[in-house]
Amino acid sequence: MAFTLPALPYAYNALEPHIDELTMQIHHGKHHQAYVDNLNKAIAGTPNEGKSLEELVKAAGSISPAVRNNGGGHWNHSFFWEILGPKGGGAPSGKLGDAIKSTFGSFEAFQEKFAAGGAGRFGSGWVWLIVKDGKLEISSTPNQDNPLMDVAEVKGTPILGVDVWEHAYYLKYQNKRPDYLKAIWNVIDWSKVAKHFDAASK
Ligand code: MN3
Repeated sequence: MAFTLPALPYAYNALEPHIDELTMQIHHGKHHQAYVDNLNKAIAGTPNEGKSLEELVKAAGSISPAVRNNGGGHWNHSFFWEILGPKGGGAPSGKLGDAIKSTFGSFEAFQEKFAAGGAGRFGSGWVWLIVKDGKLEISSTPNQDNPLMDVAEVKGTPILGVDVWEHAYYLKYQNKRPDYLKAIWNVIDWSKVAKHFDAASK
């Protein structure tokens, strides 16, 4: 069965003014759609056809670059849309809030370190908050790689991820990636991140 583009769980303009409507339309409708289409093309008629997206992503080191890049692109964006939302913002509470405080000192210190991880990624990629060996850690990956991949420098289970490709912010923020990384906190849905944290901590 071919992969399909998941519907955005909110309207294209729902993240305004932090993430603008046109960026969301192009990002979801064109970029993510292209990853899905190119992934389907790359696996058609090969032994990878029929495998789950997770299976493909975890085997990134032994699959073709087209499957790695487009499979990663499909996984990463599906995850990203889901942890954003119009009711986002604020700070996490409960177990996740406590874990962030005990790992990074404070929520603000975490935000600073996360933003630095995103700003410091040269070229295109992602910045992540992951659970690794039961502990929180910030990491970043190039291109459409992610921490689930066998090739990742730092492997773990992503609970939060932010796209730092220019296509994620250029229309509104141009070259100012740090401004985008500041604005994104307003649309992070911590209830979703907490669910990922609970699942990853079991
Ligand atoms: Mn993107």
